[in-house]
Amino acid sequence: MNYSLMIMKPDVLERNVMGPVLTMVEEAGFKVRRLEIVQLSADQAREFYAVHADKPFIGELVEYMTSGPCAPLVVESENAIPRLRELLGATNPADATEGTIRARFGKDIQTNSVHGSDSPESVQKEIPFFFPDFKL
Ligand code: FUP
Repeated sequence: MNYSLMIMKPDVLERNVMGPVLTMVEEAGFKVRRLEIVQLSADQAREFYAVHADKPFIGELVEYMTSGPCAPLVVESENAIPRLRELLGATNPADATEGTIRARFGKDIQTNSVHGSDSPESVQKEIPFFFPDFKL
């Protein structure tokens, strides 16, 4: 799978750091194939994070993801899924390796600035979720 779905979460747009985040993505060798700025509804955020529906943090996660616009993008490279996860860093920015996006921009485990698909199955759901006409 040479594509993955990334999201620049609302804190990135709120702090005007889309540019530096995108620079890190481009400098890591990814091609940006689609990019959109969208305001998610609570229903959309719940659908996107359906696997976490029963988690105690789902309410706060939906609140954060709908707190302002976010920017989903399709990125392309060889081995895009693991390579993007490596660039993003650990889910909790406190555990993220130096030089990763979450280490540089993430605030805490919830406000962690970026999302990246975790498997080919996720990519096949997440790209059409935001870009229904994208040919995988
Ligand atoms: P990731 O795949 O790195 O995005 O991480 P997860 O799928 O485990 O979690 C999805 C999102 O849930 C995270 F980006 C942030 C949020 N989350 C919390 O808010 N609290 C937690 O304890 C764990 C995850």
